[in-house]
Amino acid sequence: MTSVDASRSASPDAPSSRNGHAAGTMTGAAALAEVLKREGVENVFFFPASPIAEAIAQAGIRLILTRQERVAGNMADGVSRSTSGRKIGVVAVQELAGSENAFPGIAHSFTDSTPILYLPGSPPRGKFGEHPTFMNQPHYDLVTKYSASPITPDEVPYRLRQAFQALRSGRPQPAMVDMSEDVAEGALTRPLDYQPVRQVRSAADFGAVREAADLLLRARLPLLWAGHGVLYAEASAEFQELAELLGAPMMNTLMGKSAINETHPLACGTGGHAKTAAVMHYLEHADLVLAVGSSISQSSFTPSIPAGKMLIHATNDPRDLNKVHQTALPIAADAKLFLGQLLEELRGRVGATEKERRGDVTAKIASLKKAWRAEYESEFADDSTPINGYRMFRELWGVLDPDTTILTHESGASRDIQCVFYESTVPRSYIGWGHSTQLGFSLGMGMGAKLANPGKTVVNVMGDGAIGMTGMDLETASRSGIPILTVIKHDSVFSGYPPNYPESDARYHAIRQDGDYAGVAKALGWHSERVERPADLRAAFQRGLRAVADGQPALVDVITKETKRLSTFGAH
Ligand SMILES: Cc1ncc(C[n+]2csc(CCOP(=O)(O)OP(=O)(O)O)c2C)c(N)n1
Ligand SMILES: [Mg+2]
Repeated sequence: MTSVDASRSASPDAPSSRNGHAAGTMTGAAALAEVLKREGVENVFFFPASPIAEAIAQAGIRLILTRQERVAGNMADGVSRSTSGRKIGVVAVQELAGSENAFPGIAHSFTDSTPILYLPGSPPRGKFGEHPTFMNQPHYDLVTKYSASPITPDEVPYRLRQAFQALRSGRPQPAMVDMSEDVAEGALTRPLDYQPVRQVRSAADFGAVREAADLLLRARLPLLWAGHGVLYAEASAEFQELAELLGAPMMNTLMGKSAINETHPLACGTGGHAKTAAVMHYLEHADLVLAVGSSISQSSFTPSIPAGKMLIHATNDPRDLNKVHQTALPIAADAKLFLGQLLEELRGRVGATEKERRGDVTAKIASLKKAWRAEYESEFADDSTPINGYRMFRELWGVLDPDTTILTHESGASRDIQCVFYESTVPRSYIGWGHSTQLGFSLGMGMGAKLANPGKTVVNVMGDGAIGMTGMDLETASRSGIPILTVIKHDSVFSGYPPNYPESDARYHAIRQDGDYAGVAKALGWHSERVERPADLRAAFQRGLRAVADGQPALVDVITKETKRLSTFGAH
């Protein structure tokens, strides 16, 4: 069963002036630019040379130059991810060096399942396969769900149609269409005929939905697990309704953070590398887990489901079914359509048991939350210097409006503190990322999110290791007028690493680094401040937010002590 959501497609009207090109006069690059326009693309993140850049600029699509290809990919990711694929982020780079250097960005979008369009240049056909020429397809086939190397200009729109269909169907992941100069500059022999591609969603097998309802009603204590797919499907309301109907606890994964309202009385919060006490409790005590829109991968950023639980797993990619855990009921479906079917099946069948359970679960979650937060209160209230990272977060969160902010973390302690202690409210108000978690990702991703959501306040928190990876792209934000607030948790160490690297540390300081990040930011056109005392944090964050509201990106460099304690319940 398949349905089409036309609202997810770019507007099919308003073709640009190039629509009138006669056959034989439109180049491959111009056709590509026209297709991007019809697909609603507003920005192309880019590093030259590129055989398609001029045509894109001529079509009036904004080219945003980054300082390295990886960040161009990360910005494209931010556009797609923050809009759940309603806008598609696009990245264009040159062949060979550019395509080699873009790999980490595309790979990260692949492992995190973000639908971006990658448009690298291609070596001329005469060099195809000549050792050691870097060929796009064999390398990028591994990190895209679709890839093509058009041979003729006529192939360009047809390959792009396939790419956009892949981007708007099933599991969201990158697609690639590369282009050599001869294809970019050659002329189409036919007039361009291109309609924007619609999103495709599939609902679940009716028998499986009925079985899922029966199992849920028979379960003693079901736990509802929301993955990233609940966000992509925009199914948060349905997910919450299901929890309320069943009186069941609900949680989200790291990438699914903000799929549930974490302030809801049935919300346990997030389970990633760090976990809340309520997530730990219900993972242990539930007899059934219903996971929706999740890959349930084996990763240090996904909690493992203890043995002996019955698992119902609904996801739009059957490759994830029965991947790690024995699955009683595997279901391949879009999260929103499946949840709608399940609610229909369950309404009218629930009664006193579910109502009573709702009271018990609500009370238990409240008491677990209270005790667990109390355990960390000494960290959050710490007045000492260097500043405790937890204290830094308390002051930062205190100046943010959760409903109008897009907050995100970095690989490292900023992820593991925020993902559990910050309670996100509306979908995409927090972007939890990281199947593999590349340090430095949040800067470009945050910039892309800001471009796609200009009315939101975008805040990314980076460790000092993270800013070292992508810091020169601070200049991209100031040059391009992308005002985000970046907070540096500056402890001059990879926190948590020293116990595992005693010789590396003692002999070579190989897990420590330092720098004047406020100074760097200032030199690159940002409002910037360095803060060393807890009492100065709040005002510095407020000044940063004011600069952002006035259109200037702002960085607050907070000198902290190493973070040694995380809510990981013993996981390393
Ligand atoms: C590209 C990349 N290389 C290596 C890692 C492994 N890694 C994860 S966290 C981390 C340390 C982060 O240190 P920092 O940015 O200072 O943050 P902190 O945890 O100290 O706040 C490292 C090296 C990674 N995530 N990404
Ligand atoms: Mg650090």
